[in-house]
Amino acid sequence: MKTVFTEAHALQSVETEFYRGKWVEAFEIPRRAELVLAAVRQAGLGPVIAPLGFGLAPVQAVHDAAFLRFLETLWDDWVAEVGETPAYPNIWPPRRTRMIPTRRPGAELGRYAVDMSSPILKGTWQAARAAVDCALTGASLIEAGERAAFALCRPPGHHAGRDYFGGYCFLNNAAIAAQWFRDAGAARVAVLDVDYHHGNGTQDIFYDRGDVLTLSIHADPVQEYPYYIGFADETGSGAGQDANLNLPLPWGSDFTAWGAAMDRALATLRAFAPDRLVVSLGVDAFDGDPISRFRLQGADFLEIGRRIGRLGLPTLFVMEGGYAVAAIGDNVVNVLRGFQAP
Ligand code: OKP
Ligand code: ZN
Repeated sequence: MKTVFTEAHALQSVETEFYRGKWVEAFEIPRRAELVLAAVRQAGLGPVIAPLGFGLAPVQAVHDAAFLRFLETLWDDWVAEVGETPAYPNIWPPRRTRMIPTRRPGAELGRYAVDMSSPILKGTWQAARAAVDCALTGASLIEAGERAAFALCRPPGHHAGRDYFGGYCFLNNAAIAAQWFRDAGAARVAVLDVDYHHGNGTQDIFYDRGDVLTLSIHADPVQEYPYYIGFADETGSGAGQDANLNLPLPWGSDFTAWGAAMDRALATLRAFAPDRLVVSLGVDAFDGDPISRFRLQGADFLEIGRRIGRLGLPTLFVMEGGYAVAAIGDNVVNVLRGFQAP
C-alpha cells in the first residue's frame, strides 16, 4: 500500500497547548507524523509518495465558503492587529447571538473555533491544505484501481465541521475524501472513525445525508471531549436517518468492549454496502496514550486492521489522532499490516 506524505505538515507546530487549566507541552506535534512515516518505511509497507495539488473545489464541496475565507485570511488580519503570535480565540458568541458580519480577527476566531486547541499560525492554511491533498491523492490512487492507500495527514481533520474548527483540526480530510469519492461516481461511501475521540466534524458534515454512512467508536461524550456530541441516540436526520452510528464506550474500555463495538459497526457497514470506505485512523485508543483512557494493546491494532480488511472494500486510511509518540508508528503500521494480511 502506498503512503501519501508531505513535509508541509510541519508548518503547523506549537510548543505548548492549554490543557486542564495549564499551558503544557503540546500533544499534537510534527514528530507524530515523522514517527509514523519512519515506521511505515521500516515496515516496508510500500512507496511513500508526495501529494498532488487538488485545488479548493473539493474542500468547498464540504466546508462553508465564509469559513474557508476566514481560515485563509485570518493570519494576515491577526498579524496586522496583534503581531506574529499564534492566533487563539478568547471570546465566543453566546446563544441567541445574531451573527453580524465582522472582520475583527478576535471576533471571527470565536465565531469559528470550538475550543483553544488549534491556534492559527502563519502556515496553518498551507499545512491544512496539504493534508487535504494527501487525503485526495490517496483517494485518487484507489479511484485508479488500488485496493487501499494510507494518507498520512497532519493536521488531523475529524473534529472540523462544515463551518468550525477545533480539536487540532482545521479541514476535515476524511470527509473531503469521502465527498470526492461520491463526486467521482461512488453511490455510497462509509466513513469509519476508530479514533478515541468522537468524529464530530464528520458526523456534522454528513448528518442529513443517506449517501454517506458515518460510524464512530469513541469515548463516551458524557466523560470525554468533544462532550456535546457523539451520543448513541444521534442516528442521523432527514434523508440521513439511520446513516450515523455512534458507539460510545466508557473510560477504561479494553478490546473486549471495543472489539464488540467494532463488530456492531462492521455489521451496519456491511448492510450499507458502500462502494468505498474511508477510515479515520486515530490510534489514541492505545493504553499508553497520554490524553486518552482506553486500554487497547499493540496487537489489538493488528486485529482492527484485519477486521477492516475482511470487509473487502477499496479503503482509504486517513491519519487522525494518537499521542503516545513512542508507540504511534507501531500502532498505525499494525492496523495497515493487519488490513493487508487478514
Ligand atoms: C484530537 B483527535 C480534553 C482536552 C482535549 C483536544 C483533543 C483533540 C483530540 N480534556 N483536547 O481526535 O485525536
Ligand atoms: Zn483523538
